[in-house]
Amino acid sequence: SSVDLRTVYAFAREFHSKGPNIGKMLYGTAGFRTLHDKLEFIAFRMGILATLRSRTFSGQAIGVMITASHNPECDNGVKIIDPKGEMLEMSWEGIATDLVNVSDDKLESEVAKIIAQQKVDMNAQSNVFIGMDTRYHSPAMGRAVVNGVRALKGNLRDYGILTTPMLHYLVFSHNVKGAYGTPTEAGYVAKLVTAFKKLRGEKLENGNYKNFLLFDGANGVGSLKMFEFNRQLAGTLQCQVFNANGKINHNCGADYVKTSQRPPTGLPEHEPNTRCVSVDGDADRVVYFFIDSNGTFHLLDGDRIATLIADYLMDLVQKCGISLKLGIVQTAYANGASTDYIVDQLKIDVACAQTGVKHLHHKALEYDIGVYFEANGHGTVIFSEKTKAKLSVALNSTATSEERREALNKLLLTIDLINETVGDAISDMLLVETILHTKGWDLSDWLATYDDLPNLQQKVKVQDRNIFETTDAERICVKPEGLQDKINEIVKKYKRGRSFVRPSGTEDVVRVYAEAENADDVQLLAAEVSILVYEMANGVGERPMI
Ligand code: G16
Repeated sequence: SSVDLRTVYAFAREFHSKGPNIGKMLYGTAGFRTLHDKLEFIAFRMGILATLRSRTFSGQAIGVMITASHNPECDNGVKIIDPKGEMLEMSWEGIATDLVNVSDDKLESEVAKIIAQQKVDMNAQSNVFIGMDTRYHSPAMGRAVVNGVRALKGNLRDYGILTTPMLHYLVFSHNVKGAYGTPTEAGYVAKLVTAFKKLRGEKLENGNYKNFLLFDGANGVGSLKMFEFNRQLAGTLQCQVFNANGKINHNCGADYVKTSQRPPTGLPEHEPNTRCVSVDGDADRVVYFFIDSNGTFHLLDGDRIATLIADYLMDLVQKCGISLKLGIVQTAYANGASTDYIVDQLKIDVACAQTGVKHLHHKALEYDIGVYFEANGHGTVIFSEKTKAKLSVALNSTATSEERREALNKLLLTIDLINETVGDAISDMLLVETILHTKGWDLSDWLATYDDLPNLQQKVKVQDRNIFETTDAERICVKPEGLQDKINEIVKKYKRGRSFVRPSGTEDVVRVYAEAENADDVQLLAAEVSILVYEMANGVGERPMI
């Protein structure tokens, strides 16, 4: 072959050696994720893998994103983005896992194996796009990816600090030669801002909708990029950024706000009922919240966002006079009340997928318009090619009435405002702002659409979380054996009780979810199930308490 694989081993040995005592690593919910000082060799190997994968697509760009997203600052991670801007195809997750788990001296033969099995043409072009979050150890990881690419003589573009969704966009828009928008960061910002401004029109406020919101940037890349958006949005949306300089995700950001159900630290003094948003460390998740005049905190999570968007889109589609199948995809974490609302009130099709955006995205592809959101605020909307074609045919037809034409234009602008490759906190926020503005709603109007069931999420540390196995979109735990029967027994005691457990794919914990009709019950239910997990699976550290 034209590329000498010896370099792979030489670089590994000299720069990015694996070192001893590294246990088995898995390509998890969103790539490899662990303590940052264990990750450089993995970043190097992912540079190699991305280069090989790009060659299997004759040089189409593949993305490598360095981030641990919602995790604490000490963690980092690396995830791969496929040519269409989607998450790495699942069959390659296993290849990635194998590549990471061999020792340095087996690296060369493992790479040769992938080349043979995947029929990689080593003379083909290869392009790897690299992006990173603001963690102080991300640049070192980025250099390791670069060395991986160089070891196989691939081309690379290092975009430096980016949000995860920006990199997804850059990969896709580059591969389709700009058909999805100009393939630059500035092009992305301009695409979203232009669509947003057109949708908003002249009137900045409407009914209960006030033109001001507070933006918790989780001390991550989201805050940096929001400053740039603000420059472009000047004169339209007034968005005040906070949590821009501290420790990433520390007592702030979407994950903290959602799981602890309280406002982030650093929240500036403000009028009651002000709209507030929190994004996570790499700005691919968003949740809304507000504090009312009694000082009570209210959360509007990913389930809310999904229902708001789906309702708005259904309305637009009807006005367009086109028949399209719209569906919502959720996970087991979706609040039971949101699912009831979708089925009973919105009368929209709803599906349940496994945790992880890749699973939801996949399921959403089955609809003409697929709205998918995890309760934690990660999600987006995808429109099939057929849907887009129908819309432009209708728009260009002389038989289309003015009224329908207006709806069609609005829907096409809405599509432009959405990042279809992956959920983007800022794009999602601009969409929610558009909908609230259209409806003339403040957050309490939105909150009034349905009442969440009280719910709790807990983490239990166990010796080995990989002994847990689930089925039925994670709603049933099949291993350890007998655990599910015991959970069922416990759940039975609580009105509208529901609980499930699953191993996290991003943190070394087992997650416990519980919901019930009242807040006291949900505390008890979550505690009982957490104790059960701790006891049946060799809990580590403090025993959960009732
Ligand atoms: C990632 C995934 C999400 C998932 C979350 C938690 O989010 O992209 O789909 O919900 O991890 O996953 P788990 O429960 O398996 O730890 P992020 O924002 O951290 O990339």
